[in-house]
Amino acid sequence: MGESLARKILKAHLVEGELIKGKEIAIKIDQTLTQDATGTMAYLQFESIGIDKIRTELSVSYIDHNTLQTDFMNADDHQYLMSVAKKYGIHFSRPGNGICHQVHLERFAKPGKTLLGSDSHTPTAGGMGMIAIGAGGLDVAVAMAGGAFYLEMPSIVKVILTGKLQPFVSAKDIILELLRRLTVKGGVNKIFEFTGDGVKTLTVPERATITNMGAELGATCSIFPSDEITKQFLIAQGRENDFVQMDADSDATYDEEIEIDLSTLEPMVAKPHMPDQVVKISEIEGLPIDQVAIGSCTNSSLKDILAVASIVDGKTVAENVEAALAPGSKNVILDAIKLGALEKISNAGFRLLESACGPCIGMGFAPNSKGRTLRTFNRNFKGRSGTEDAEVYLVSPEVAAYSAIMGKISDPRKAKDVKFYNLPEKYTVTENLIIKPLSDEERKNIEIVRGPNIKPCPSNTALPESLKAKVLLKTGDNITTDDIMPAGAKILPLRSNVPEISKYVFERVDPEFYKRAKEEGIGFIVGGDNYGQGSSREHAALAPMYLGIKAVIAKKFARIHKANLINFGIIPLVFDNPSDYDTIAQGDELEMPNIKKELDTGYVTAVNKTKNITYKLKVDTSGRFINILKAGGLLNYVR
Ligand code: MIC
Ligand code: SF4
Repeated sequence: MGESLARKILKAHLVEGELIKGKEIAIKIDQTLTQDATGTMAYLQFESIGIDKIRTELSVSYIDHNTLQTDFMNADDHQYLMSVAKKYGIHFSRPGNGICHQVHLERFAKPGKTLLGSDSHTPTAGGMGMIAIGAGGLDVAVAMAGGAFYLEMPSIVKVILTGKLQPFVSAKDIILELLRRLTVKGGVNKIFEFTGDGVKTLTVPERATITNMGAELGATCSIFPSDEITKQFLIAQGRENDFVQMDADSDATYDEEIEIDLSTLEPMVAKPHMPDQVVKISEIEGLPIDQVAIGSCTNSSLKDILAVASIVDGKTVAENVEAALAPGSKNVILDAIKLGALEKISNAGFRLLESACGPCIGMGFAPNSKGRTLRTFNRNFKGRSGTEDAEVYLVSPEVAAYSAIMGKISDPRKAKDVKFYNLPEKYTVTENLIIKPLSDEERKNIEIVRGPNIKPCPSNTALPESLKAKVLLKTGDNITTDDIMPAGAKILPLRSNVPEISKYVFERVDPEFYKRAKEEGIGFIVGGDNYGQGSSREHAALAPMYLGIKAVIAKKFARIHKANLINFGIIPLVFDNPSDYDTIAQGDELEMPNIKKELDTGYVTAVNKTKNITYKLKVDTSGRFINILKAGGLLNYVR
């Protein structure tokens, strides 16, 4: 029986378990990446493991999120991260070099390898034929120390692409179409493997736009084959030696199949406030806008920037619109300068932002009050832009560029006299902002630099025999990690300081949460479906743990957040009878009299003391993870 590409790579990296859907497996990790917002905690944890050098083939530490630097905190983190990288043999991508996923694709991603990154959009590298997975910082720290990565064997979905995109329709529209069909929870515990003739019509950065936003489907990862197009990209990057051809067997079997005819797609728009609120542009064309932002790890490649330049060439951004663009990497900037694209974009009135995450994570360029903003990003969760009542629409660079000129949501297929660029055969390749690992001799002399905002990573206590506490919050469905632990200019700098950042837990959902949690000292959270979707930030588990949260009872969990909860000793429980959710209210007192023993049985009994109801709750994990929970988290377990 033939095998899918995803299975082949997983098989070659399997260290424990069997590749049976839903079963726990452990895989060897070849490469890791971290970014600065999750990196400080990840490296503090790595330091506490106590080995003297990374054990991966390659690990890269990027600075791209926390670059606003309104005070000393971000800059201190940068110094800490650089010193850790030098100490332990890690590549360090300096601020200004670009967004981690774009740079990784350009300089480091290799077909057939595994990558684990402390950022949910790590699957971007799947555009290069990698199994690339997002995880919490602690999992990445363990992988850097040579430990395997444990996950539930996902089901593998075959996505057959046929036909060819029409002009002005782009890769973004393909993934928006998938989101329209499958929703933000449609990909949980799945790998999306792209096949079919349509694949050959997509360049590597276009493939990466698609695998990037597989994260929004909740997918474990997404993958494209490594073919002639991949080879051309690697040649253009001066990395032809990294090319290996990789594909599924022609008779490979899959768990599910989806087909998309690229030639029938039109430009799509994800409406506020979820990436799956997708409609065809024809349904909302003409809506006035206030802002356009182009960039992020989804759409900041040279191809994207060139498309924007072609569309805005000789035009001016409409008076009612503020527009900005952040290229994905320094090398993209250099090529865009060389080809005259930045000149056109700047002349049209776009503000040129630095090559970093920026507005995508609420670090500057927030919209006006009730502003309607069109963004080429991947997430439009309420409040994430920095403006609570803004409306964020997710679109392709083509839609963003043409709408900026027109002052309203506009279909780029109506643009006249657009002359598109051809992509260069060779990209500009510079690596002077990447600090390479030092020799063992040099590493010995490196002192780690720790600024005053960098506080140790708190740890949990072992699980007691029983638990009794109040429900401190009850939420609805699709709660994001941005809801649990917001980011943005004010809060992101506190990532290295858990006591401080914990003051903002659930701030947007319920500003009283922190106070209540502090008063009680212990508690439970009740969540709905797809609880914890979105980012990989372990702070969304770490900070609640710090506030005394012992378990989350939900209808269903998002993958990375569930893993983070377990890593910090918070028990993920799901209602055996989903309608029990309706009988619990905030403030109810729950008792789990036998929780520690019951964990092994897979079910926990909880008594709602306030309502006098008994619930059967399923422990949403098994095997080794149960022992981690009993120990009070992964660090305790490893110790
Ligand atoms: C995001 O897009 O939400 C982030 C910021 O990149 C996060 C990581 C983080 O919170 O630091 C992610 O996607 O994992
Ligand atoms: Fe950065 Fe935004 Fe990508 Fe997250 S989604 S890595 S914040 S660009």
